[in-house]
Amino acid sequence: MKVQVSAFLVLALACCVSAQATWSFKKFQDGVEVPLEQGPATELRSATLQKLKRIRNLPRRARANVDNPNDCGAAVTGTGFTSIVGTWNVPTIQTTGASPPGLLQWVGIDGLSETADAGIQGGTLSEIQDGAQVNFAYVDMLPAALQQAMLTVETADTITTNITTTSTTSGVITLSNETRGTSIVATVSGGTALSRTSAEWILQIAETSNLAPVLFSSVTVTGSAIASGTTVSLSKASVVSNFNSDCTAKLVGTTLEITDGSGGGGF
Ligand SMILES: *[C@@H]1O[C@H](CO)[C@@H](O)[C@H](O)[C@H]1NC(C)=O
Ligand SMILES: CC(=O)N[C@H]1CO[C@H](CO)[C@@H](O)[C@@H]1O
Repeated sequence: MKVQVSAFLVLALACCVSAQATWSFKKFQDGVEVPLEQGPATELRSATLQKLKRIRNLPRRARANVDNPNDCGAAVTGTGFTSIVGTWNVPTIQTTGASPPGLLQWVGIDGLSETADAGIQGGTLSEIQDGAQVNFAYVDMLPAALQQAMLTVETADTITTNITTTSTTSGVITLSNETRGTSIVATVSGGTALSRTSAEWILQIAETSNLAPVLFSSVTVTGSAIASGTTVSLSKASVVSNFNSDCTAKLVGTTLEITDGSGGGGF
């Protein structure tokens, strides 16, 4: 019996576990490298990141039940997307319910083609812990679990995230806190090959397609992408919203305005 179990495990590993992306991090203060306060990977302090990590590790079929369409923002589609940059303010959030979901703000490449199970993204997320809002920075490249980036993020901070792919399976994500002068440079390799067919600026609720439990103050996003060497303005993007009236994404010139349809804009 024991032999059978380990034979099964070996088979399972051989057949289904794809290569994991590997990450390395550097931290800068006003352009000067400083020590990274990177704790052990098991000590993710964000409940949302832990939750998303558990989901990521589920078998694909089980994951389908929790991979709901839960994005609000804008995206450009086409070919040859190699880079995206986005700057946004971290919103104030309020939540209701026993296990309130977190709210993620991110930019990414191939984030819309999740069926291909490929994508690279980076950004910030906000959640409520013991009644108070806490914010984190994170990076993500499938198929590995999301990685917390040790960047201090406070509510209302202005964050710029630049993702630049160096091949279809590698890239560099720079998360900069414009308010504090701190940045994290995260380098990844070995991810699932990207098709580089979309670039997106997104606000996402974790693990549900219902935005009702979260109220958020408006998020203003600026940015651009690069496709085949040419800059693509955010003004060329199409609005994405899976929340009906719960979230409104609107392009006003080169600015993306994301507002809560259920009254959160009143913060
Ligand atoms: C991201 O940063 C790289 C390196 O500084 C730069 O070459 C690229 O233009 C930036 N991406 C965008 C979309 O501006
Ligand atoms: C390096 C850097 O981006 N520094 C900025 C930090 O934030 C302050 C306030 O927004 C700016 O004045 C600095 O230029």
